[in-house]
Amino acid sequence: MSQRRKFIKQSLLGSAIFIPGVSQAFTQKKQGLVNGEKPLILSTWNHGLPANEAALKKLQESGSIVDAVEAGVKDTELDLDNLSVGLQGLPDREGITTLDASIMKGDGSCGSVAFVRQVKHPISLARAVMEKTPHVMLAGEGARQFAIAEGFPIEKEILSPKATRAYEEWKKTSQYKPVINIENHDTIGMIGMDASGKLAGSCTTSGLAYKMHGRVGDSPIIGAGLYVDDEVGAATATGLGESIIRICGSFLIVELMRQGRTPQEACEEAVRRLIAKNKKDIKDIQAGFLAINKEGQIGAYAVHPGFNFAKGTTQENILIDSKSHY
Ligand code: SD4
Repeated sequence: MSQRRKFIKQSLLGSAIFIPGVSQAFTQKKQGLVNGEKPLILSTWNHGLPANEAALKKLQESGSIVDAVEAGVKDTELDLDNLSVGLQGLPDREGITTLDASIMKGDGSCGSVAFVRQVKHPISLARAVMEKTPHVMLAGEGARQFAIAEGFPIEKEILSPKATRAYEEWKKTSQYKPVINIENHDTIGMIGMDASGKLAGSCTTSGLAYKMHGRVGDSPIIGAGLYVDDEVGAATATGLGESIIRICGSFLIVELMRQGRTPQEACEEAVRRLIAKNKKDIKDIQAGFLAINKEGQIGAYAVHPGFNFAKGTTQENILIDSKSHY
């Protein structure tokens, strides 16, 4: 059972839970929407707690919000319990783990990698694409070659013991059907704001378990899994990438905020739009959005119950249950 599912189970019992590695004890809170605290880091799911902690620590050390959102999700990329992020993630149908990641700054700079193999920190590779190439996105073998050229270590292509067991089990039926709230929806999307109001975001995933070889989700697609604009705010997404790409989810939320919606209203409208465009399969589709605006207000909304997110400030680092449409 994933940490997140364990948490959901335990939170139903109404207990406050301490997660190792998170310095502040936290209490379960109802979704708090108006905040205005800066700096502020939001990230998807319960692995967002240690990720936020890493991000806030980095922000304190370097003062850079893009350093912070990179460092935060690197923590998750190394989390052996997470089967949806990093090289320990569940493989595709061929038994190969391929990774997607993106990073964006509020000034419009962005970089991403898709369908990349053997790189432990795709988020750092995405950042290298942003900072060292004239491009936004590199995919597949080209991304891996760029990693080699940039001196990234290339890892052996072996599945983790957990992923091996899960893959062997899956091969017995070889069926893929996206189901809500199962372990293959644990991507980390992180959006953050520094004390001066500057924004950045990051998103990293191994994508859907047992996807077709070559499948790319929303996470590395700027505007789908992540979008950041210092003039307005930032948004990120988790869940079934195909449903999020269909509505350019993160870009949609930022544009709705630009037109005056609050982050919460914008996330809710994006979920409504997603449902409208994915009607046929909606009972099996989970997707969740997170947003902040430049005033530091936050929003979160999902298709189905079960989505949660971590909110970190210098005062607290807490897990919050998102509201949902159904
Ligand atoms: C994808 N959006 O590749 C990712 C999966 C995900 O939580 O978010 N899982 O479709």
